[in-house]
Amino acid sequence: MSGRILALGDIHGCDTALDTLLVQLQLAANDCVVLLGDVVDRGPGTRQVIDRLLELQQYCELHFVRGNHEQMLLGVLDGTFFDTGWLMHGGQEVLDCYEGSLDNMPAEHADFLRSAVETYETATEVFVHANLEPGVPLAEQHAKWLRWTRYTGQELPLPTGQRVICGHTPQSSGLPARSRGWVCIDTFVYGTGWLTCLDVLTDEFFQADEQGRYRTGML
Ligand SMILES: [Mn+2]
Repeated sequence: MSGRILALGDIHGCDTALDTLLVQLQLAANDCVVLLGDVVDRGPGTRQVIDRLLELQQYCELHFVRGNHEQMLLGVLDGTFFDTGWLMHGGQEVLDCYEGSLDNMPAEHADFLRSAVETYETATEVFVHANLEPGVPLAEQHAKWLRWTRYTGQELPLPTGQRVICGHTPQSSGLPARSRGWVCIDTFVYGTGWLTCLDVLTDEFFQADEQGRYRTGML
């Protein structure tokens, strides 16, 4: 029997919210978890978040879509992105949890960040960090659209009929945003909001925050 397909919005180093959610979700080996990216930066616990995701990879199917924050952090690791730009976007908190230097980041953490993919799709859904350029096939989408372009709610449905599940654009309401053919589940956990996990087969969502609170809802 196949399990759930669970999309997880931008975690941004919020390990308490992630752990609260995982306790409630009771993941099984046949569940498939799709990370929408931006697991790092801003929150206090990037290191703990990556440790937890590495564990998760051991007992269920995990797909990790790359966010702009993974792109920036990898750029800093590889020397192709300005440290100052990254530090202004929540990088300082990452340094703090690796004793002040990325030199202390375990190799398996860097390897995990490098393992992220551009997009993931099923017959019925496309999972992407930020947005898609209209009319461009999935395999030809550019980083600027995939990882940086904000969701406005005015996007057109895909011609394939697949629903797009995205993150990146924080919803200050704390609730997922829906428009025709699109759902955005970045619900601002690093600010005053929630971390959202959406069961795409039932449209039920599960949320936790950094105070350890938990709630559920339907799209
Ligand atoms: Mn983002």
